[in-house]
Amino acid sequence: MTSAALRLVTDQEIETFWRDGVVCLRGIVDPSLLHAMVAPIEALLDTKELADMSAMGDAMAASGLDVQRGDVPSKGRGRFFAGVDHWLEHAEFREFACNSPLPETAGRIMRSQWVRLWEDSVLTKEPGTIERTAWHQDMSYFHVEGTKVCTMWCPLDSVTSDSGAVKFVVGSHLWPELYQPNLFVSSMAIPGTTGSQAPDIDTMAQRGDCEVVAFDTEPGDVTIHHARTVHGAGPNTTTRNRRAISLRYCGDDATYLTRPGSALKANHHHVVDGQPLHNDDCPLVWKRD
Ligand SMILES: O=C(O)CCC(=O)C(=O)O
Repeated sequence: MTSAALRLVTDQEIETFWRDGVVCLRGIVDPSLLHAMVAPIEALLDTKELADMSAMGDAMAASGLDVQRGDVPSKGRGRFFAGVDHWLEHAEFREFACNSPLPETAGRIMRSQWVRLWEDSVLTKEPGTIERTAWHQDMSYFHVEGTKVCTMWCPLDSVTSDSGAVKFVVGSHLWPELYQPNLFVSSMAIPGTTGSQAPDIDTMAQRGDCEVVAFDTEPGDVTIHHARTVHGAGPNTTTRNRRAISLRYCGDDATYLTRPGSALKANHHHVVDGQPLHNDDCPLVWKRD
């Protein structure tokens, strides 16, 4: 796999990340790196290793629960699939998360001395997917605390707002609150978790009480957001696929913190609150020279 990014991150990009909680790194990796992940993602879909979030949304809606979705398109409905920790079982995903230029890029953006992998996620919205991704902060799902924790969202397709580009609330990584994690296709909080209910970002944005940004991206562009940045995504109303891999990385001040209500990962055997992340759970994927 390519070992170097196409370019170094700039000081301005680093400053934007820390000021806004998100920055879009244009043309940071070779698009061939992303094109090479299309077949492994299609294989996950074939082997049914990804959760059908649309089916989950349907089941929730049938029970009368609030599900965030748009109108069913006349050309047929697509499905939202999501999965996590593919790096553990599949060499292509391990290479992508651990041995690509992405860990170094994350480390430089986070101003970290080293980077550990927390998890990878696959998030695909087929053409005509009606489910939105509810507003959330990634940190609420992680048994981790620290200022240097981030997600890199790496699109495999041309992505626009109408195909489900991720939307970010500018500066929300500095908000004091960590909100309860939700069920992703619904703003309903996961039972048993702690924190307050995330605010209604759409209403806040309409009133001008917060600023929301989204980026049209091509394969090779990567958005990187802080784990406390509030973000979500719309439906895919286009005829294009919207496939992405998210990589969640931790930097040098990250320590374990168990958060009530969310299960620990089965591969994490060394979770001790307040202690640094253990190499067996969260492999070291980059170190500054
Ligand atoms: O791809 C999406 O719809 C949501 C992505 C997201 O929330 C994430 O990667 O943290």
